[in-house]
Amino acid sequence: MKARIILVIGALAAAAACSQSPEGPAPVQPQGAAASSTGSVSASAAVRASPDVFTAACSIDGAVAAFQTALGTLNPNTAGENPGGRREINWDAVPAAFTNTTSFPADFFNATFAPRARGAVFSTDGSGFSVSDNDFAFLNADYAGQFGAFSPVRIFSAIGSNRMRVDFFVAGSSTPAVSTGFGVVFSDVDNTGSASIMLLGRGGNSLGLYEAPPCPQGFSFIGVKFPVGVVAAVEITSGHGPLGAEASDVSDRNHGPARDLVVMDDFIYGEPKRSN
Ligand SMILES: [Ca+2]
Ligand SMILES: [Ca+2]
Repeated sequence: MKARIILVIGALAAAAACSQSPEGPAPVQPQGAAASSTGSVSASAAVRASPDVFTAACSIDGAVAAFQTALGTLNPNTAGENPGGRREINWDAVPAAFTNTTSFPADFFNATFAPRARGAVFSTDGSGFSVSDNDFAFLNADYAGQFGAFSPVRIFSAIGSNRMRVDFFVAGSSTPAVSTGFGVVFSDVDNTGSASIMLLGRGGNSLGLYEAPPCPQGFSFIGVKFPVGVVAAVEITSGHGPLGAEASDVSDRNHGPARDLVVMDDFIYGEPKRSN
């Protein structure tokens, strides 16, 4: 019965996404996908064809809950590998010393100790990362009217770029790991296509690009789960440009030029397990 309910939610979400996008529901293969999957096409074809996609805009609670249920029980934030279940990062317990700065440590959530041992290491082509408890108003006062927290009160963004990557490790170690899937809550997706995740296999091959449907000044969710652990990393695109004192959001008509700026809240992912 529970599986049936999840499928109904998924179908409704897919229909909603379809109405937003003439290309139809995710995945949307990027132009570079074929080149990046060289040598792994046949091996990844089977799993790529069968992920469950959870997506919603504005009213996202149901899709988030269905994705959490699909991944399994929330594991403790301790080092080591669990047989199943999921991990989450909601940023909300990040200490004040690491809040409203532009130097949030990229390996903060792969420390060897609880509660920071969660097996996720970040990278970006920008200058760093930031966790904010004031909707990034510390960077630009206008952001307080654009962004919000799905899980109060802290949210997250790369700095100096709209692109970042998450690599999975056995929690609290340097042992590369794979996850069954990844989901993220975005805040203030104004335009279709401005927020997305590309899941990557162990060889760096694309497992598909999945867009989050828009909800201006609200929340958007995209989560993708494979039947087995095949996701070694995730590339996240959040908006059309980086945050900054001179960077205005597309919906802020009082300032210009403007681009669709997007930030992130909850990361939800399958337990990172040693890849064989
Ligand atoms: Ca949060
Ligand atoms: Ca925006």
